[in-house]
Amino acid sequence: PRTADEVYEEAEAFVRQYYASIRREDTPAHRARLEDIKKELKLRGTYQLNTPELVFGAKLAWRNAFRCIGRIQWKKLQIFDCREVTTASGMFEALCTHIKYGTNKGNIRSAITVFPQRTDGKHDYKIWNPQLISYAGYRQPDGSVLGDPGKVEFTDVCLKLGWNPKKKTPWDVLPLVLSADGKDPEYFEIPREIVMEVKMDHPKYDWFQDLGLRWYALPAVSNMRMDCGGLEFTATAFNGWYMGTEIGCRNLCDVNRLNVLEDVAKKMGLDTNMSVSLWKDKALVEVNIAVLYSFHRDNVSIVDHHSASEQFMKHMETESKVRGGCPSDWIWIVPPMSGSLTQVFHQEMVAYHLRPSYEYQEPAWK
Ligand code: HEM
Ligand code: NRG
Repeated sequence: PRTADEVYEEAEAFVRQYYASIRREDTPAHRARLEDIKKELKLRGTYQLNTPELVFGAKLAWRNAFRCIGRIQWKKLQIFDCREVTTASGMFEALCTHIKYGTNKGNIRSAITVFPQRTDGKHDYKIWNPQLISYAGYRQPDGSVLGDPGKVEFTDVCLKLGWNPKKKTPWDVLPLVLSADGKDPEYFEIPREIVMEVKMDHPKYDWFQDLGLRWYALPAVSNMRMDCGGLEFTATAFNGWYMGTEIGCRNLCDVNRLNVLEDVAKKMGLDTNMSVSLWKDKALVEVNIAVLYSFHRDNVSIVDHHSASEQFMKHMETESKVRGGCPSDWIWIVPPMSGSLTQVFHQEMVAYHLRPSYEYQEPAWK
């Protein structure tokens, strides 16, 4: 945990940004707020943000997320202030509300839920899942994986806690594993009816749906720490909507994920023996077409990588005008396919760290 002095220094910088945003910098109100914080820190060793500050901080942390290509949206974020929650079941209820709000029957809305901040580091609130919604990956006796190989480690955690899926399928939604106030974690099954999924088919290839591929509608990152005003929010979950390549390239085609490329290429009748036929590239495009087509068919929000890139270029331009720059991590911003066809590929970027921010943290089970 941080010392009161360290917290105050960060608080000062944050409160300055907040008052600047409401055009009240260096006013009596601004100075009074700093005095309040100083007193509260002296008295209790920590302090509370008020709700407008928290709302501002969560949006600004997104604006500062240098790996996010979706930041043109940063002002449009619903904040669920759940700092009053004290139990794991209270967290579960709040996260179900979040999932329903964010999903909105496919018309996805960006949102974040924030649980109580760290105090002495021994009473942390944690969401153990890397994402609110994800598919289990079961290690099989023969060494293969049923489901998502990217989730084997977390699935093991769930199983060890006693989670017991009735019959194992490749598309089992993992339970929420939550701990409140430094206590032992509890797991909660997410009601199936609030988990929206999209079944993949292809506009031209009838055989595509026989692959039985699907993905969930809501990408909701739940393992990052929000660092705001010197305070550490160890349990937060935020969502926007998917960019097609996250599913079409990485989740379905990475070799250490579902790895469907070879199956698709064979069905397409491509010669998978020679790389110069570019069979991987051809199959990858078709998988990505299927993802975008299927989401559109079901009216679920998704953005293709060309539009996302175009929107991000516009965002960068605005940011350099109004803010003097836009921290960006080229390696993450450039989409995993057709990189040089998108404008962001040709754009120079500068990666630097601003606070408030979303940060990685140690997995709760380590
Ligand atoms: C990363 C798109 C909303 C914060 C990313 C990535 C994409 C993306 C494609 C890279 C992910 C990866 O490669 O695994 C979008 C889109 C959004 C959106 C299309 C639609 C609104 C949000 C929201 C927040 C956010 C609402 C937070 C309030 C972040 C952060 C990362 C990220 C912190 C980096 C994650 C990491 O380092 O693992 N985003 N995003 N994004 N996004 Fe967004
Ligand atoms: N690549 C991950 C999701 C990471 C975050 N992506 C977003 N975030 N679009 C995956 O599940 O494929 N968001 O908040 O919208």
